Amino acid sequence: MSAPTLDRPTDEAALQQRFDATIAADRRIEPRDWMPDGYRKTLVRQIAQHAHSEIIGMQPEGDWLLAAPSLRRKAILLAKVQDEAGHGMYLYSAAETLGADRADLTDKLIEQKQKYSSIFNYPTLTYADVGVIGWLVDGAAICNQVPLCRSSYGPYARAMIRICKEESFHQRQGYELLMTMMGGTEEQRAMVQDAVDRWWWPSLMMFGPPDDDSPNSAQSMAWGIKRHSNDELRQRYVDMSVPQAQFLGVTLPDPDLHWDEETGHWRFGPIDWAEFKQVVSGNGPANAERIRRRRAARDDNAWVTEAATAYARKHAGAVTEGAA
Ligand code: BYC
Repeated sequence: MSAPTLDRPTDEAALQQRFDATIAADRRIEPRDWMPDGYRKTLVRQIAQHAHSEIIGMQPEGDWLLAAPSLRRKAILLAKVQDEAGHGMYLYSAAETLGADRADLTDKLIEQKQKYSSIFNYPTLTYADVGVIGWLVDGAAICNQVPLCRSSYGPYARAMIRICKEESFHQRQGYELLMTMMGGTEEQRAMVQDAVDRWWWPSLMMFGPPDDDSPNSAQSMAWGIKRHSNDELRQRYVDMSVPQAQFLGVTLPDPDLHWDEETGHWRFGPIDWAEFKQVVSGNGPANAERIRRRRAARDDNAWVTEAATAYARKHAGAVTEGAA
């Protein structure tokens, strides 16, 4: 009996056609599938930037692990920071399905050839910052990432499902912490307001530059990697956050913030894009410190990586010999 003929196009045009049809039908592209170089590069860029954000994002909150005010708060914060490490691992794994190498991506982060989210270049000055990061930063992350669960690249979309579930828990723990502080002393309420004043505008910047200054959006949306534009998601986030701020009893630091009856949206004032550019190009308040610590973690722990790699190699050799 002859082998069945595989329906596998070999020429580039047919491969491109099949890729386009998969995207048009809103099905997933998987690692084994052919994909255009630009699609692969865009995914590696975005997924690496996302993974780096999770790992660098452990630092600002990690700074409060030893100073958390109770055992309960310490256990919650420890669990959250560990979750962020897990998110980084899922995302680096997703990038590896595209042919990227995790060690190489880490080197590119440290050499500042790849970015991570601007938000993590601000310091956590008081314990209220931990609550505000949970509420506002994880809130922004959820807003941005829920649509990524439908991203056209299968491994990225699947990683996002679990990440989003955990981010929801992170947001709730932040909000609960802030509700507790708002029910406390005058000084605690002032700490919360001060943290909100410092984190509100940077959290709006997390969504990226405005649509008319976002070079990657149009192509990423055509490929189904991104599902909404930066400005659409930013507006969704503001609409979601204003009632939460009102319930919490804090004031968002924007004198132009107002309800627009006609559009049914909260309108907000101008964002300081000059500050965003400064932070993204390495000149934010904590950029140098974040990179210094990531570099030290890589270098100080190189022996662990070497030992684990040698062990894995030896184990793989033993398995191959056994099979022979
Ligand atoms: N910060 O054309 P655009 C978390 C860059 S971690 C820095 O709009 P794109 C958490 C952009 O990369 C969550 N850079 O780009 C962790 C591009 O530069 P390159 C992190 C930014 O990709 C621990 C250039 O600006 N979330 O939740 O279409 C504790 C032009 O922008 C930023 C993600 O990473 C920024 N804010 O859209 C707590 C989400 N914005 O790469 C919480 C996944 C833009 O060409 N990423 N740039 O050199 C995305 O959804 C998209 O990449 C973005 C940008 C919406 C961020």
